[in-house]
Amino acid sequence: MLPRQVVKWILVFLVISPSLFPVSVSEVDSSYWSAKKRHMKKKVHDMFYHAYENYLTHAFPHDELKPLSKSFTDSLSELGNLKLEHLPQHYNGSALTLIESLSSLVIMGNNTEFERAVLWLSENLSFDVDARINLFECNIRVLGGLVSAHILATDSANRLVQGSYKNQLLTLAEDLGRRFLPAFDTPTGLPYAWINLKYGVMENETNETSTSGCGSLILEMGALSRLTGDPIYESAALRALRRLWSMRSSLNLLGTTLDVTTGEWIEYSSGIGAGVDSFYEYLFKAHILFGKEDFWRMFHSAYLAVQKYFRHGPWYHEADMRNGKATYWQLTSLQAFWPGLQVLVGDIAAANSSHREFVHVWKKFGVLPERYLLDHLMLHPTEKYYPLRPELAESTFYLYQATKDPWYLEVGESIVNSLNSYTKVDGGFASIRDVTTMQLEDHQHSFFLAETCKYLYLLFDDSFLVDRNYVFTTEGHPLPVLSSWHDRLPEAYIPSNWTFLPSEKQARRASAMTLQVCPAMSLDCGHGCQQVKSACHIPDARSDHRCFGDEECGVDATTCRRRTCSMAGYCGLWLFI
Ligand code: DMJ
Repeated sequence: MLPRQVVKWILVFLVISPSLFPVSVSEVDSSYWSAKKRHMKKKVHDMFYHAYENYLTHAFPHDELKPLSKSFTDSLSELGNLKLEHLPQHYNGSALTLIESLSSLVIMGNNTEFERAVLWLSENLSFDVDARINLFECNIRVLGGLVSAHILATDSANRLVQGSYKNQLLTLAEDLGRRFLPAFDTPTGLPYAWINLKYGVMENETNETSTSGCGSLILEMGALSRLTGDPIYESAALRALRRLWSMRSSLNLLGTTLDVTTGEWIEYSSGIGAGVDSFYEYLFKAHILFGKEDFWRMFHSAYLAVQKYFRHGPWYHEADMRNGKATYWQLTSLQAFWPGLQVLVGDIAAANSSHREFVHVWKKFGVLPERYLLDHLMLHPTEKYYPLRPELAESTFYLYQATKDPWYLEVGESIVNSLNSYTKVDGGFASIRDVTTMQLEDHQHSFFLAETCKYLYLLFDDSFLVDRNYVFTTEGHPLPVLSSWHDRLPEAYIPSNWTFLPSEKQARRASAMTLQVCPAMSLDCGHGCQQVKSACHIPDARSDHRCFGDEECGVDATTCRRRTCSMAGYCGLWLFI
């Protein structure tokens, strides 16, 4: 115990110290936040290594860790394979989690471990395996992981792998890319969702695939073409993307699933979540990475259609691509990436308002449930899980980059705390099976290392991004924006009626990541006041979000009956009327 007199003098000192050492409120503030960032960065660093080391101990070189049983799963062939059909007999994994961890290791500054992992993969990885895999998943996780790591390994400013690296990751990526090509051999050029890595498309393979499955290949396959000089990968992905775009409705909307042989839609309803999400993301990011005008045009029309037909205040429901009428009123965990994309676009106002709602739902349950019924404000009866998904952390990172508002650091902190208190176990991080009971599931998904930990780390320490310009793939793997990959620089694509911001400083205020690909308009609000608004921002038509007609009300999530609009302007199942 300190003597009372000493305590008294400490207190007096604390009270008078500001006048002895004049420190401004903002300096105190900034040192508080700097200390907070350092502390949180360390926490995220520890989370990543807890996940990574347990994977290495209990699961490597298999695909993913089972953290409860401290064992492994060879899950590459299970990804997207909900019925677990055609599982391979002799597949022993492709070190999926190691591949997915490569770029995170670099971002966290662990070049030694990165080098060790690269050399192991160079010597041991083979794709000549009799395994039927999902093209989309294998593309974003494996091809994307390898291509990004190859670029990081050979970065001229910062060669991470010394001497013995002879582009083996690129050779592996090219081998994998070649194995993807038979999937594109369809009458439409739209790829099959599934391909056997050794034998190509299997007999009686399903023709059904998703919009993301056809439209989210261009970053990885395009980068592979640029790196190898062989245009075949980019051409295949581009042909599929163009064909998909040609299938849009007159409202510029797309459905969720389609037939690759006929090019007909199967599911006409779609939103911004599962089955469609990364299609939008890749149109825009392809524009940044390759600078093609076409990508911007497609993205811009698609973005405006989403904001017009799917948005309801801060929420996004689903709608029928043919008539724009609302279908399902559901929030899904995957949709939480959208505010991050809006930051890149420059639509910060819309990004901020929907991000806040996702945060409310996170806080309500402690994590984000997979599906939440917006029309009942309740959980989906079966999809109550949280598989350690990254999307909310991702959007939080982008919003902090754009605004530097410390509130986003607090959001990040509460995400980290939830993950540590609900999902951390002795053997790694476990998914949550049911957010109402916090019962765990024996699975640590590879995207936890590729994305969740990476975005949280970058939120608290973005030094990796200083003086570098990267686009993150949908799986969080960084690809550099290089002028040599650009047909033309993005500025050339900005319509002439959009005014540029007077200075780069102001542009940064709107989007620090890209310097405003969708430009900001400087609006004169009188008396010398200038308001900065994104040219992509469409103000919400109605502030009270009431309905005008039944067609706006969609289908009830639990009974599947159509809802109607009441006289007072509320959507519901007015059974008593
Ligand atoms: C990741 O594999 C990618 O982010 C993908 O685009 C969507 N799903 C998971 C993470 O939730």
